[in-house]
Amino acid sequence: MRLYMILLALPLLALERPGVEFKVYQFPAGRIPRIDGDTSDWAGVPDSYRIGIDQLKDTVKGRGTKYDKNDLDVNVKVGWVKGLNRLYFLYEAYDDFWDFEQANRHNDIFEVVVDGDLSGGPLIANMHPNAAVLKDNAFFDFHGVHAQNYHIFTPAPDRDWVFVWGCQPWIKELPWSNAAYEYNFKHGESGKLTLEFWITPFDYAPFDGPERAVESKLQENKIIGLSWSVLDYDGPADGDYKGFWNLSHKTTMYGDASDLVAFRLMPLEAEFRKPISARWSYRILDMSRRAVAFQDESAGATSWRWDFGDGKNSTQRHPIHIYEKGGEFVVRLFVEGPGGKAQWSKVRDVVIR
Ligand SMILES: [Ca+2]
Ligand SMILES: [Ca+2]
Ligand SMILES: [Ca+2]
Ligand SMILES: [Ca+2]
Repeated sequence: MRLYMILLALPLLALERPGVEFKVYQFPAGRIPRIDGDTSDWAGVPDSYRIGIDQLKDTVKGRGTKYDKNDLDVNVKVGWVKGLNRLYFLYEAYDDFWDFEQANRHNDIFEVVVDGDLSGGPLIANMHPNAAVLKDNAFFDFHGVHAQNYHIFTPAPDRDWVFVWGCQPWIKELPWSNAAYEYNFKHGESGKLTLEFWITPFDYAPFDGPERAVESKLQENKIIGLSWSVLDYDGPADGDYKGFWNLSHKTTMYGDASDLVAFRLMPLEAEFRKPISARWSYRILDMSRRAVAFQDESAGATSWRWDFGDGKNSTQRHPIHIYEKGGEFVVRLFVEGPGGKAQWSKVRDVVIR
């Protein structure tokens, strides 16, 4: 038992900044952000979800946590929607010198790395412990496949919004991602930039397109590995970046998923939760026996009553029901709890032959 618990804890311990957990805001289905650079659909996201530059550390250029908001200031909020495997971002930044004149990696960059299932470990080829083996197919089977790195150009007026550091550039297009910017400055000027986007994290993102891909399944209270860094280029054209401000506090977060940080996919905030609600799903266990497993997914319930649509009932929370003959059944669940009563039915979803 003890060993089992230690193993369960390992993925989190394997992340950087142990004990730190950031939150991903759950948007209600009726308030999914529109990707247009207008921040108004983020106005209701509480400040406790905002991750500012005070959480970042320059681990390359030696400034540590000594940020200067006159040089760079960033605030990030991350959101998700139950039922969609997408991570929404609002990136708001002030920079004293927006550097985006060259069509290469010399550009102000918001770099996001995501590992949706905490697989951990190296994710880009040059971080592989034995990179010499990554020849031919092996390279394409590995590079960016189990966790993804997005070098997002801020801004990118005349080219793709992002360089995917991997071998699956298809993930930067719809229906896998989308982005919009809002800014009013020219190269070399100061000002504020807003970037609104979403990405789809993949447990498996092969080089040859989406057909064999496996999206990371996003579920309430799931922990994902996520981090970002801001590469602040402030000119000159041949210069290196001035700061590498990263949330993980470990430079290698860019290529090693074990150096990401824990983010929790949060439940809805209280303002969108009902004191009681009824929901359920079902699974056919054995069609030849007409055996169906019903799963309660209600909130705030302390008692349950199922009407299986064939004249039979149950007061179990997660009943298994055997239908005596086939049909298309209307199943209803009635629940009660301290917050009152609720019910939920599905009309002819349960089809038995
Ligand atoms: Ca918007
Ligand atoms: Ca700057
Ligand atoms: Ca993964
Ligand atoms: Ca800059």
